[in-house]
Parts: sequence; C-alpha cells; structure tokens
Amino acid sequence: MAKIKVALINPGKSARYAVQEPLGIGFIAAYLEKYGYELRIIDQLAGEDVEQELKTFKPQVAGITATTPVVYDAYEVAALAKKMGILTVIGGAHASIFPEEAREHVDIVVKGEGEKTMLEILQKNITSGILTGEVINNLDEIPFPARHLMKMDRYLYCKRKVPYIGQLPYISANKRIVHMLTSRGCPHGKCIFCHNTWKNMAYRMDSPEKTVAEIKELWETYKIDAIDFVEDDFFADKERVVKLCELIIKNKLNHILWDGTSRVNHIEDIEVLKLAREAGCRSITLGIESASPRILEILKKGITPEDAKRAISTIKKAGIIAHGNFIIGNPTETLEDIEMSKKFIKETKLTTPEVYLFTPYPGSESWNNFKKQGLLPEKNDWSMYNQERLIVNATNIPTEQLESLRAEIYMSYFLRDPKRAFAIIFTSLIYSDAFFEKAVNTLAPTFKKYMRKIFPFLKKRNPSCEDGRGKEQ
Ligand code: B12
Ligand code: SF4
Repeated sequence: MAKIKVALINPGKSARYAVQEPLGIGFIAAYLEKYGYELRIIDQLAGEDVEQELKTFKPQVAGITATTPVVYDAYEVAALAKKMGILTVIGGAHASIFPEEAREHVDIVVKGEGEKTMLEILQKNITSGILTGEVINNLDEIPFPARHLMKMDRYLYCKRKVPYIGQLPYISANKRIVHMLTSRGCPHGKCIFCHNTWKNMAYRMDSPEKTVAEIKELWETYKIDAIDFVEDDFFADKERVVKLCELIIKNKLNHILWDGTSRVNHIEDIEVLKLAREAGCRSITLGIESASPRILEILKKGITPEDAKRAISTIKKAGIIAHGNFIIGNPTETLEDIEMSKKFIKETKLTTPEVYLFTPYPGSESWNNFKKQGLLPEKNDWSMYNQERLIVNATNIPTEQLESLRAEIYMSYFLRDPKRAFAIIFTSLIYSDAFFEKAVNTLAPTFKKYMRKIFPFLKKRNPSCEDGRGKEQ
C-alpha cells in the first residue's frame, strides 16, 4: 500500500526570519517518519514555492506551523492547500493560543506539542477539530529533527543572512552553523512576557548521550563548525551540562564551537564554565532584560542586576563571550530605568547586547494584564507582533522616543567597540539579504526624529490610533 504523504510547511515571507532550520516541524517530521509516513518539509520563509512543492509532492495532509507575526502567511498557505483538496492541520505558538481563530482557516488545530498528536491524527484518520497535543515527557523518545528533509545549505550559512546575529560573534560568516534544541520549557517559567507563562510545561531535557549522538551525526553529515543551542535555558541543569561537556571532550567533538542560553542565576560555578569552554563553548546568551530592580520585579524575572553583573564577570573570566538580551518599553518603564540598562551595558562591558521592544505576545501574562487594563488594540494586526514596533505603550515615554532609544543604545555600544561594528557592517554589506530590512526597522525612528528636528513642519505621529501603534498623519 502507498505510504500516506505529509507535507510540513514553515510559512512566511520575511528574509530575516529565514535563518534557522525550522526545528519544531523538524521534530514532528522525524517522529512521523519513524512510523512509516512519507514526509516533506517546505520552507516558504527560505524561499520555497509552496504551491509548486505541493503540486509535485501531492500530499494527503499539510501540517503548517506559525508564530504570531507569520500567521496570515500560514492562513494563506492553508487556503491554498485546502483548494488542492489536502487536509490541513495547524500548530505552533499562535494557534495554541487562538485555536478558534485558527480553526476558521484549517481543518484541525493542535494546541501544544505536536509529535504524538499528529501521529494520532494520521493513525485514527481524524479530519476535523481542535486537539490538545500530548506533552512529551521523555525527550529521548523523539528522534533528531529531520534535517535530511531540509535544504540545509540554506541554513548552514545563516550568518550570511543575518550578519548581526547577536549570539554568534565568535564565528565568521563563511562557517557552517547548525541549530539544536536539547531541552524544552524553563524551570523558572514566570516572566510576564514569555511563552512559558502559558505553556505551563515542566522543564525537560535530552540525555547528554542523545545530545552527543546528535552532534556526532551533525559533524559526520555536514562537517559543522558551530552549534547554536536555541532552547530557553541550556545551562539550567548543572549536572547535565557537566556530563555533556565531558562527553563532547571524550568524543573529540570539542573542535566544534558552540553557544547556549542561560538564566543569569544558573551561572555560578566558574569550574563548570571552564569545562564548557574546553568543550567548545564560546558565547553565552543571558536574559538580563533590564538593569532596573523595579522593572525586573515587574517582569517577574526573579533576578537582580547584581546577579547579572556576577554572571557576566564569571563568563568573561572563563574566556567566554557574554551576550545579553534587554527589553525596553517595559510596563511603567521610565527614562531613568532605561538609562540604568544603558549604563549597565557600558559598565559591565557586556560583549554584545541585543535590545528588543516589549511585545505582549498573546497568552503571556503581560497580554492578559494589558487586556484587563483595556490597553490592547481593539483590532489586532498580527504581523506587527515582530518586536520592531511597540504594540502597546505602557510607559510614560512617547512611543517615537522609545523606538529611537533602542537604536541609540546600539549606537553607543558600537561607538565603544568600533572594531566589532566595522566587522558587522562589512559582513552585512557582503551578505545583504536581511540586513537592510533590519537596519531600516531599527534606525527609522531615530532618523525620523532628527529629520523632524531639522524640518519642524514634518507632521508627528498620533499615538492613539486603532492599531495601538500610531500612524503617520
Ligand atoms: C529558535 C526560535 C526562533 C528561531 C527559529 C524559528 C524556527 N522557525 O524554528 C528564529 C530566531 C528564526 C526565531 C524567530 C522568531 N521567533 Co522564535 N523562537 C525560537 C525558540 C527559542 C525555539 C523554537 C523551537 O524550536 N522550539 C522547540 C519546538 C519543539 O517547539 P515549537 O517550535 O513550538 O514546535 C512544537 C509545537 O509548537 C508544535 N507545533 C509547531 N508547529 C506545528 C505544526 C503542526 C502541524 C503541529 C501539529 C504542531 C506544531 O509541535 C512542535 C513539536 O512539539 C522559541 C521558544 C521556544 N522555546 O519554543 C521562540 C518563539 C517560537 N519565537 C517567538 C517569536 C516571537 C519569534 C519572532 C517573531 C521574533 C522576531 N521578531 O524576529 C520570529 C518569528 C519567526 C517565524 N518564523 O515565525 C515566540 C513566539 C510567540 C508567538 N506568540 O508567536 C517564541 C515562543 C518565543 C517567545 N518570545 O515567547 N525564533
Ligand atoms: S527565564 Fe527566560 S525562558 Fe524562563 S520564563 Fe523567563 S524569559 Fe521565559
């Protein structure tokens, strides 16, 4: 009997999102393959023509993934597949929060983790409804993401697409980089802007043996130079990190350099970091968010600026780059709070900072709070949820000033480190795919501000229009 064919689709059109292997659908594909289904991964974000691919592959089922800003693209893809008589299933962050909205566009919605539920849909011939994904307790049950179904050449050189990518300063754009996800969830799970506040899932990890086997396979298949561990908190479990680093060294895989994420309070023991460095670790991304103790409390971050300072210093002492994520436009934030973050970046000599605008993603505690306070736009344009513009301004700082402050923080950092700035600009000019979109988004508010200073007759933005972000008048 012919195998059932399933296409898994990563929708979207913005080049700057197309930087990494789509791991979520990669895991689902690998799991279904284990049960004998024929799979294809179609990445529209990476430039694949979905209609053409569906016509050639002729699947019975199309599984579509979507975060909030790409959900309209996902619905377009669903409409296309439906027209071709293909059963449509959607999963991912946005559909998990708004299953009814998603259900209007597809036959089946899966909330939460998709591997087992997608299998159930196929085995039981389910053709409609909203299903709750079964949580995978033992991650070792899930095979490595099906990278063999992805056009890996598009992702291996991700730094050419996004040269400014913060967590990869240790590797040049002509090196081969893969992304791995070896744990799910976060042991803290309380920060008001984070998906972990609604996912409510326990922290789970791959065994160190599984991770090392995946690294080995990646080395043998793609001769990789570096790994970016993209999970929420790679360093959460000290025992796992130590065992993993020992296994990497034992298997002589420590010529592959890597970076990982961490909560600042999980960086305590310099000996662990020295071992990590020996095992190839070159950069650690910290979720610092703000250097104002008041804002950290509001965010329910569970850390202090002193914790962050200590972590940066320990990481640097171990010979590793400290990369830090910050957010501005946090609820009730003042210019003084932002000044504290700016000063903190300067004083701690954080190797690379990344600054985001506070975004109340649906389902997060901040989204629920804003909703209660009547601050959310009446009509949402989901494509705006891309962290480039404020959705809700819950500060007393004018929106335009906040948006340009972000560029100013970057500029003051680059003035301090012109060598790094030059390296990024140089690489960006060679590999300009996504650079211009990012540069325009980041610098436009500052540019407009100065233009208005020079030409005061230029009109100002109305901050209280329907989409909540303000429009040019
Ligand atoms: C790595 C990562 C990225 C990477 C790669 C994304 C990718 N395509 O894989 C990059 C850096 C490119 C990225 C970009 C963005 N990201 Co991101 N990213 C992540 C991160 C850290 C891991 C993703 C991952 O692999 N998870 C592990 C897998 C197992 O989970 P999963 O992807 O959710 O998939 C599971 C289920 O959702 C479900 N599922 C997913 N798809 C489908 C489809 C079907 C048919 C079914 C049945 C089930 C199903 O089953 C999967 C397996 O269990 C998550 C946070 C996290 N820890 O999950 C944020 C996260 C997904 N990103 C987020 C955001 C906001 C973004 C950006 C908008 C940021 C920006 N401004 O640039 C963009 C949007 C990009 C896009 N393509 O939509 C948010 C999404 C929130 C929301 N409501 O949309 C998250 C949750 C983090 C957060 N801020 O809270 N991201
Ligand atoms: S520590 Fe990081 S991953 Fe954990 S809840 Fe907070 S923001 Fe989310």
